[in-house]
Amino acid sequence: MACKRGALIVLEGVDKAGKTTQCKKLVHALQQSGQPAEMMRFPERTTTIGQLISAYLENKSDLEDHTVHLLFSANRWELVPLMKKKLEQGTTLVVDRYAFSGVAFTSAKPGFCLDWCMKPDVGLPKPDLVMFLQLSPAEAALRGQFGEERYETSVFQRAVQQKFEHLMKDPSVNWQAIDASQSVEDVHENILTHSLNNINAAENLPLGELWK
Ligand code: Z5A
Repeated sequence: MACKRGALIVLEGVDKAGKTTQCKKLVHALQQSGQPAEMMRFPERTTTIGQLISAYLENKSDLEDHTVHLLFSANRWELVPLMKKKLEQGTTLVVDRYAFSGVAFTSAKPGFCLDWCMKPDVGLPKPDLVMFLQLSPAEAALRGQFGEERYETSVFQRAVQQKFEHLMKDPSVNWQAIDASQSVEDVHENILTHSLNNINAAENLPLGELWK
């Protein structure tokens, strides 16, 4: 009998919502329970495309806005063969940011519409679950100053948050809002419960295509 596929689980959220912290904890908890699981993140800065994106985010280079949007998308597409292979082998992938960040960040810039921003990511592997870590700007501010990277300003982050809220109205995606203001452990328990439910459900379902 073919092995059951792994689930594609994505964590999204505004700056400092705790995405990386929670991705790591989720992968650890799944592995401890005997469930094959690995973490991925976007942008994946180690590839040639990822290095261009990283230099842009660190303000070491400038790229035209459409160009960098397409590079973020290309950075996801170049990892698709690996993602599909791992999912088919039964490994659950826990992904730190995905196409939703791509759309929310670019469409928060002047002159961009959601529709154009979504197009390059149409057909990517569709997540079985997207958890959006909700945190108010005031609570995020308590977790420290913004860093030095591009996009790390409160005005831009508020615009991004509004774009995420719009994307979350799309019923074709399995969104789950998570209260990220709780303690790390409480947020983790919530995320683990939702993940386990979806891992079981995904086993018997074909992998979908995003926004198709
Ligand atoms: N971007 C884009 O434009 N287009 C795209 O297609 C994609 C991304 C994929 C790089 O992101 C930038 O790329 C990002 C979006 C854009 N720009 N911004 N802003 P990144 O993933 O490399 O880096 P980041 O997303 O900026 O990380 P982050 O948002 O700042 O952090 P986080 O992962 O959400 O949080 P964390 O690192 O787990 O935690 C932050 C701090 O809070 C840390 O000190 C923790 O210890 C603390 N923390 C975490 N959880 C808690 C709780 N529950 N209570 C108290 N303190 C906590």
